Amino acid sequence: MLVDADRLHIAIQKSGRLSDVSRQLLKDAGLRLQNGRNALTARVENFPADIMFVRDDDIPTFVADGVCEFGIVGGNVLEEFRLSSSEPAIEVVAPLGQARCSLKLAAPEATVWEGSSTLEGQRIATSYPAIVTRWLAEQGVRASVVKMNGAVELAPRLRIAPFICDLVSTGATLEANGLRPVADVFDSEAVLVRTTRDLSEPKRVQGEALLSRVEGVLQTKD
Ligand code: PRT
Ligand code: ZN
Repeated sequence: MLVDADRLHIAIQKSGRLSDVSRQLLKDAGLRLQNGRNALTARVENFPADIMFVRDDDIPTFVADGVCEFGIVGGNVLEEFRLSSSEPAIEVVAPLGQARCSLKLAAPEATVWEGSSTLEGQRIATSYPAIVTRWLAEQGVRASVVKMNGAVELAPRLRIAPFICDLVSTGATLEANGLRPVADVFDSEAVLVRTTRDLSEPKRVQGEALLSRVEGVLQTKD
């Protein structure tokens, strides 16, 4: 399918923890998608928009570049992008109250924790180096941040780092790996984002219409 320049483009996660949340929100907003689950794009039958199914990590880039005017992404991924980008042309238009989780510092059960100064001179493994680096600066602590793209909870056992900072919802994964949370670094939820780049007049109007539909959905859920 060719991408149509006159239609809005909305980036959502193809598969993962945000994909059902995102599809449900679009559905509740009255948008009917064509195409099945395996397509990379879907046309909305009854609204001038196309949906792009992508990796969640790519969503802030697409929206900031203006490739997609809207997107749905975790606040954690958005914040990491903002902190790592020189001109993040992206803004949150609606927090969605879904997919809530926290980036938490954690350490093996036996670790003695005496507040953030315990981290001085230590190593911390994380997939969110920019958020962790900012938090360390706020705490006035010097520590090295080691970027891992996955399986962060294995870092202490593999002796990559004695501390980790990873997303937690129930805490079961930390517990299963003999780790315990010691500090909250960042609280996250899914957010609807919009490009701050200038839009053509038809797209601006369509964007306002999309936003008021989403706001209507969110009000009924308050
Ligand atoms: O393939 P793609 O790159 O698109 O997806 P992904 O694998 O990078 O992301 P995905 O689908 O795992 O998560 C997408 C977003 O969901 C995250 O960026 C968060 O905003 C949000 N979210 C909410 C979570 C969790 N809850 C969560 N629990 N993301 C990850 N987790 C992990 C957690 O780190 C642990 O490993 O899920 C596991 C279970 O957590 P516990 O605490 O319940 O055991
Ligand atoms: Zn991802």
